[in-house]
Amino acid sequence: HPRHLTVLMFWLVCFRPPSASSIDPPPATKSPCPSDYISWYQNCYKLVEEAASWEAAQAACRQQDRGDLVSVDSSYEQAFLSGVVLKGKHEAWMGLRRQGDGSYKWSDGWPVFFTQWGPGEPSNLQDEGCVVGYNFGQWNDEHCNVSRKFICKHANRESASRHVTGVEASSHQS
Ligand SMILES: [Ca+2]
Repeated sequence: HPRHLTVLMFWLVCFRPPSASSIDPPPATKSPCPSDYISWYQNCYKLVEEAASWEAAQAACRQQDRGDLVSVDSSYEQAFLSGVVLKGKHEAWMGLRRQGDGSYKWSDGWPVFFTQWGPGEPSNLQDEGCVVGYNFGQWNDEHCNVSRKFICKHANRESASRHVTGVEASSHQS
Protein backbone atom coordinates (compact mmCIF):
# COMPACT_ATOMS: atom_id res chain seq x y z
CA HIS A 1 0.00 0.00 0.00
CA PRO A 2 2.81 2.57 0.59
CA ARG A 3 3.62 2.38 -3.12
CA HIS A 4 -0.01 3.13 -3.97
CA LEU A 5 0.09 6.14 -1.66
CA THR A 6 3.28 7.36 -3.28
CA VAL A 7 1.64 7.25 -6.69
CA LEU A 8 -1.40 8.94 -5.26
CA MET A 9 0.62 11.79 -3.74
CA PHE A 10 2.48 12.23 -6.99
CA TRP A 11 -0.81 12.75 -8.79
CA LEU A 12 -2.26 15.03 -6.17
CA VAL A 13 0.84 17.22 -5.92
CA CYS A 14 2.01 17.34 -9.53
CA PHE A 15 -1.13 17.26 -11.60
CA ARG A 16 -3.94 18.88 -9.61
CA PRO A 17 -6.48 18.19 -12.37
CA PRO A 18 -9.25 20.79 -12.77
CA SER A 19 -11.82 18.01 -12.56
CA ALA A 20 -11.89 14.25 -12.62
CA SER A 21 -13.66 14.26 -15.98
CA SER A 22 -10.56 15.61 -17.71
CA ILE A 23 -8.36 12.71 -16.58
CA ASP A 24 -7.86 9.80 -18.93
CA PRO A 25 -8.93 6.80 -16.86
CA PRO A 26 -6.02 4.48 -16.13
CA PRO A 27 -6.34 0.99 -17.57
CA ALA A 28 -7.28 -2.00 -15.48
CA THR A 29 -4.33 -3.84 -13.94
CA LYS A 30 -3.88 -7.61 -13.74
CA SER A 31 -4.26 -9.24 -10.34
CA PRO A 32 -6.54 -11.88 -8.86
CA CYS A 33 -10.10 -10.72 -8.30
CA PRO A 34 -13.41 -12.52 -7.92
CA SER A 35 -15.03 -13.17 -11.28
CA ASP A 36 -16.95 -10.21 -12.71
CA TYR A 37 -14.70 -7.77 -10.86
CA ILE A 38 -12.32 -5.28 -12.49
CA SER A 39 -8.86 -5.18 -10.94
CA TRP A 40 -7.13 -1.86 -10.25
CA TYR A 41 -4.08 -1.54 -8.00
CA GLN A 42 -4.84 -3.59 -4.88
CA ASN A 43 -8.60 -3.46 -5.23
CA CYS A 44 -11.39 -5.13 -7.20
CA TYR A 45 -14.52 -3.33 -8.39
CA LYS A 46 -17.89 -4.40 -9.73
CA LEU A 47 -20.88 -2.44 -10.99
CA VAL A 48 -24.12 -4.16 -9.96
CA GLU A 49 -26.90 -3.18 -12.35
CA GLU A 50 -29.80 -4.45 -10.25
CA ALA A 51 -30.93 -1.32 -8.40
CA ALA A 52 -31.29 -1.48 -4.62
CA SER A 53 -31.58 0.78 -1.59
CA TRP A 54 -28.28 1.89 -0.02
CA GLU A 55 -28.53 -0.59 2.85
CA ALA A 56 -29.54 -3.48 0.61
CA ALA A 57 -26.67 -2.61 -1.72
CA GLN A 58 -24.15 -2.55 1.15
CA ALA A 59 -25.48 -5.87 2.43
CA ALA A 60 -25.19 -7.41 -1.03
CA CYS A 61 -21.57 -6.28 -1.40
CA ARG A 62 -20.75 -7.68 2.04
CA GLN A 63 -22.56 -10.95 1.61
CA GLN A 64 -21.49 -11.90 -1.90
CA ASP A 65 -17.78 -11.24 -1.76
CA ARG A 66 -16.94 -9.89 1.71
CA GLY A 67 -16.63 -6.47 0.13
CA ASP A 68 -18.31 -3.14 0.74
CA LEU A 69 -19.90 -0.41 -1.28
CA VAL A 70 -17.09 1.39 -3.05
CA SER A 71 -14.95 3.95 -1.23
CA VAL A 72 -13.04 6.60 -3.18
CA ASP A 73 -9.83 8.03 -1.79
CA SER A 74 -8.42 10.02 -4.70
CA SER A 75 -9.32 11.87 -7.88
CA TYR A 76 -7.35 9.14 -9.66
CA GLU A 77 -9.59 6.41 -8.27
CA GLN A 78 -12.63 8.58 -9.08
CA ALA A 79 -11.48 8.84 -12.70
CA PHE A 80 -11.09 5.07 -12.86
CA LEU A 81 -14.61 4.55 -11.50
CA SER A 82 -16.15 7.06 -13.91
CA GLY A 83 -14.35 5.89 -17.00
CA VAL A 84 -13.86 2.16 -16.53
CA VAL A 85 -16.42 0.89 -14.01
CA LEU A 86 -19.43 3.18 -14.48
CA LYS A 87 -18.95 3.71 -18.23
CA GLY A 88 -21.81 6.13 -18.77
CA LYS A 89 -24.29 4.29 -16.54
CA HIS A 90 -25.12 7.67 -15.04
CA GLU A 91 -25.08 7.05 -11.29
CA ALA A 92 -24.49 4.49 -8.60
CA TRP A 93 -24.40 4.21 -4.83
CA MET A 94 -21.03 4.50 -3.17
CA GLY A 95 -20.21 3.63 0.42
CA LEU A 96 -20.39 7.17 1.80
CA ARG A 97 -23.12 7.88 4.34
CA ARG A 98 -23.84 10.72 6.73
CA GLN A 99 -23.66 9.90 10.44
CA GLY A 100 -25.80 11.25 13.26
CA ASP A 101 -23.26 13.98 14.02
CA GLY A 102 -23.29 15.23 10.42
CA SER A 103 -19.91 13.74 9.47
CA TYR A 104 -19.55 11.26 6.62
CA LYS A 105 -18.10 7.76 6.78
CA TRP A 106 -17.17 5.13 4.23
CA SER A 107 -18.82 1.78 4.91
CA ASP A 108 -15.46 0.00 4.55
CA GLY A 109 -13.93 2.11 7.32
CA TRP A 110 -11.48 3.90 5.03
CA PRO A 111 -10.82 7.53 6.11
CA VAL A 112 -12.56 10.26 4.12
CA PHE A 113 -9.56 11.77 2.34
CA PHE A 114 -11.33 12.93 -0.75
CA THR A 115 -14.78 14.16 -1.75
CA GLN A 116 -16.13 15.45 -5.03
CA TRP A 117 -19.54 16.94 -4.34
CA GLY A 118 -21.60 18.32 -7.21
CA PRO A 119 -22.75 21.96 -7.15
CA GLY A 120 -24.86 22.66 -4.06
CA GLU A 121 -24.22 19.21 -2.62
CA PRO A 122 -24.50 17.76 -0.11
CA SER A 123 -27.91 19.41 0.13
CA ASN A 124 -28.45 17.75 3.55
CA LEU A 125 -32.19 17.56 3.07
CA GLN A 126 -33.96 15.68 5.78
CA ASP A 127 -33.58 11.92 5.40
CA GLU A 128 -30.98 12.29 2.71
CA GLY A 129 -27.54 11.13 3.66
CA CYS A 130 -26.55 8.30 1.34
CA VAL A 131 -24.28 9.29 -1.52
CA VAL A 132 -24.46 8.51 -5.23
CA GLY A 133 -21.72 9.26 -7.71
CA TYR A 134 -22.74 10.54 -11.12
CA ASN A 135 -20.84 9.54 -14.20
CA PHE A 136 -18.43 12.43 -14.17
CA GLY A 137 -17.69 12.33 -10.51
CA GLN A 138 -20.31 14.66 -9.14
CA TRP A 139 -21.51 13.34 -5.82
CA ASN A 140 -25.01 13.86 -4.47
CA ASP A 141 -26.64 12.89 -1.19
CA GLU A 142 -29.98 11.18 -1.72
CA HIS A 143 -32.68 9.45 0.27
CA CYS A 144 -31.25 6.10 1.36
CA ASN A 145 -34.33 4.15 0.31
CA VAL A 146 -34.09 5.18 -3.34
CA SER A 147 -33.13 2.27 -5.59
CA ARG A 148 -29.87 2.76 -7.47
CA LYS A 149 -27.30 0.67 -9.21
CA PHE A 150 -24.22 0.30 -7.03
CA ILE A 151 -20.50 -0.41 -7.09
CA CYS A 152 -18.92 -3.02 -4.82
CA LYS A 153 -15.23 -2.83 -3.91
CA HIS A 154 -13.19 -5.75 -2.70
CA ALA A 155 -10.03 -4.42 -1.06
CA ASN A 156 -6.95 -6.63 -0.77
CA ARG A 157 -5.63 -4.97 2.34
CA GLU A 158 -6.09 -4.87 6.11
CA SER A 159 -9.79 -4.01 6.00
CA ALA A 160 -10.39 -7.05 3.81
CA SER A 161 -8.72 -9.39 6.31
CA ARG A 162 -11.09 -8.02 8.93
CA HIS A 163 -14.00 -9.45 6.94
CA VAL A 164 -12.22 -12.78 6.43
CA THR A 165 -11.59 -13.06 10.16
CA GLY A 166 -15.24 -12.36 10.90
CA VAL A 167 -16.41 -15.07 8.53
CA GLU A 168 -14.00 -17.61 10.00
CA ALA A 169 -15.12 -16.78 13.52
CA SER A 170 -18.80 -17.13 12.68
CA SER A 171 -18.22 -20.50 10.99
CA HIS A 172 -16.80 -22.00 14.22
CA GLN A 173 -20.12 -22.43 15.93
CA SER A 174 -20.34 -25.17 18.53
CA1 LIG B 1 -28.66 16.05 -2.50
